Amino acid sequence: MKFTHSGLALAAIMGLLELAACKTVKFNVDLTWEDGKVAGNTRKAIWSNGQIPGPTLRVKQGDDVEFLVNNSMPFETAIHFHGIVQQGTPWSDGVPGISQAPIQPGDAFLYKWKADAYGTYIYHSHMRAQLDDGLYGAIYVEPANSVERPFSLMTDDQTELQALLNAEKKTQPLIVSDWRLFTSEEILQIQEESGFSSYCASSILFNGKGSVICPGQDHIDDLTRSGESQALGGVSMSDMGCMPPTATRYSRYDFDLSKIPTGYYEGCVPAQGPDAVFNVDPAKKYVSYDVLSMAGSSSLVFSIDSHPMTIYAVDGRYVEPSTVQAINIPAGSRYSVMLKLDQPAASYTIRAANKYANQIINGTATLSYTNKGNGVPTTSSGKPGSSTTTSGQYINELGTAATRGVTILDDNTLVPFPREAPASYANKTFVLNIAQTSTSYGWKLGNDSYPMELEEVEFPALFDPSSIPTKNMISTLNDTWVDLIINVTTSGQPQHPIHKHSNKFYVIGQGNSAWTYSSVEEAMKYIPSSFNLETPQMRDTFQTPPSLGAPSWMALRYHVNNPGPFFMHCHIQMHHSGGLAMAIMDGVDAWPEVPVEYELAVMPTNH
Ligand SMILES: *[C@@H]1O[C@H](CO)[C@@H](O)[C@H](O)[C@H]1NC(C)=O
Ligand SMILES: *[C@@H]1O[C@H](CO)[C@@H](O)[C@H](O)[C@H]1NC(C)=O
Ligand SMILES: *[C@@H]1O[C@H](CO)[C@@H](O)[C@H](O)[C@H]1NC(C)=O
Ligand SMILES: *[C@@H]1O[C@H](CO)[C@@H](O)[C@H](O)[C@H]1NC(C)=O
Ligand SMILES: *[C@@H]1O[C@H](CO)[C@@H](O)[C@H](O)[C@H]1NC(C)=O
Ligand SMILES: *[C@@H]1O[C@H](CO)[C@@H](O)[C@H](O)[C@H]1NC(C)=O
Ligand SMILES: [Cu+2]
Repeated sequence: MKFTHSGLALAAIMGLLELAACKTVKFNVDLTWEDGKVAGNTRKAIWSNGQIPGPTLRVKQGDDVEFLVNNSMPFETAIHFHGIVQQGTPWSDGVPGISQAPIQPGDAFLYKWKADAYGTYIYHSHMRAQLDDGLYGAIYVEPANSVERPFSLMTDDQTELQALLNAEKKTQPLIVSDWRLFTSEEILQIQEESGFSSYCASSILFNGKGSVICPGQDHIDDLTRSGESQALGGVSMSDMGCMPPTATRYSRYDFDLSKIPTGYYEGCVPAQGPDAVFNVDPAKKYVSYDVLSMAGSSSLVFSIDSHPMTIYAVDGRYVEPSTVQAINIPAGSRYSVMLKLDQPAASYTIRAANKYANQIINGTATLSYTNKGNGVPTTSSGKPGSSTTTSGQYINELGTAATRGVTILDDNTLVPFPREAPASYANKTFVLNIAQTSTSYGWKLGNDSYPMELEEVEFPALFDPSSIPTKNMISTLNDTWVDLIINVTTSGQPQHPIHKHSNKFYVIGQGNSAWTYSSVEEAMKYIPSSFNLETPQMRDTFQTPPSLGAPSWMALRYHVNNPGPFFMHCHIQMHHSGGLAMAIMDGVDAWPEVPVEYELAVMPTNH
């Protein structure tokens, strides 16, 4: 395209006008490694400005972000901005060994990126297994005024619409996660010494608050699912609700039970921590939460008693609103939900229950109506003013529907708003197998396991792509469409929440059978109903389909348009640490030139 001089000047002025509204937001986190109380027990943890979770970063779409990490901890770290595309700024993706060298103790690092897309994101440690030590916090990018909201699909009434828009403007993060009595380094060591993988938590947290609940062996026995008792062959789940390491389950691996400390999978000791309370004002009619999971080993089903949720955005992108009673939130996914505050003024239980077979565990928090008696409509069924209602419970302690008529969101019914379709053909297909290695905690994605030592390479992939062995990466060409077939090669695996860095993928197909095709095009000749190319979901995190009784697969399609070294991995922390990860060298033919300030592994500290 060619501009005349005056056209250019006009374009420049328009650009300036738009720029005037955008600003540079500076955000500093100081990371410390200190003893502190979480869920009633004191242990060492990572505090971001003294908090777990870290402070929320709120910006407006179009803003530039300067995120300064001050590492006051006695070990290395790096922070990733989960879901942020990093368009043109691959050096700020925060993956040690890929986009940067680890931030040394006492050093600082300045991440610079543009909040070009609206929505809910997360910052979290991407170094070793530090996420499990509490280094995470929410990011909210408020949509630009020009972005069309999906709320007119919910109501025609102008007052209602305004209430929905107001609720969205005040949306708040609601982070569910799990917590352990051991630090992540202790866990990595216990795994190696005992041979027994870590998949148990002691607490479920809501915005960092929760308790250790010991429901008792009898109660655990009552709740044990038939699949679990079958796998255990007569043995009980532990008093923490966990699958014990029985000889039958571990016959393939070397293991030494004497190396397992109490509290790792059994030995529940109750501890009282703070309760998370979410106050809502019914006069506002609606409240919005960005519900996201930073769990390490749990897949949490989330619900709020008596309050159906209207899902209006997922992984930071609007969807056509869909109303359900509960959602399953795999680690790394984000769901923006709207609640109608039309119930009698009272307190309602917020629930999160693990649905994986590894452990029976749940946690609760409270939704509390303030401004009682003001603006509360009397519903036909409602008893006004009662203190705590016990009715209206949607899910049970196993994360399944408590009564008939309860709908748990099926993500595959979600349709992006506005709708957007991928290219109908891919230029390149990669089949990436997921399998376990020879240890109970070792995993591979593609042809090999991704060793954690690659976080420490001398020249991160951004500066030298050959630092990463070819068996641990895939390479793509810029401006091509790529299919990633995530091939769960064996039955009985947990559903892996697969997270891809940089831009989103379209979830174009999935199945609960062996993948035996060379491409999506070929598979569509045999199993067309397993695909959706018209209105597929747009995600950056999506879990593999269940593999009960048979292997499973999913097909993810994305457009390579942001050259640089990125990453893809399972977001179950111990699967990631165990090697279920790979590097994605996007656009190797258009590799970016790195700004000189990032060529220095570490930025100079100056505040
Ligand atoms: C940065 O960390 C150093 C120690 O590593 C500490 O002395 C300093 O106060 C920290 N600065 C800020 C702004 O937190
Ligand atoms: C689930 O949470 C409730 C409320 O905190 C608690 O009473 C119950 O024991 C928990 N059940 C399990 C299996 O953790
Ligand atoms: C990718 O595939 C599309 C459609 O099949 C084609 O038009 C395009 O030329 C291909 N690009 C490359 C780089 O091969
Ligand atoms: C895995 O190895 C095979 C055989 O060498 C190769 O054809 C394939 O491309 C590799 N897969 C990936 C994802 O690199
Ligand atoms: C990479 O491809 C995108 C289009 O998908 C294009 O906009 C961009 O300019 C390309 N980058 C380079 C460095 O060629
Ligand atoms: C995908 O997994 C299936 C088992 O489910 C296996 O038969 C097939 O060979 C795998 N595909 C590739 C390309 O490795
Ligand atoms: Cu996994």
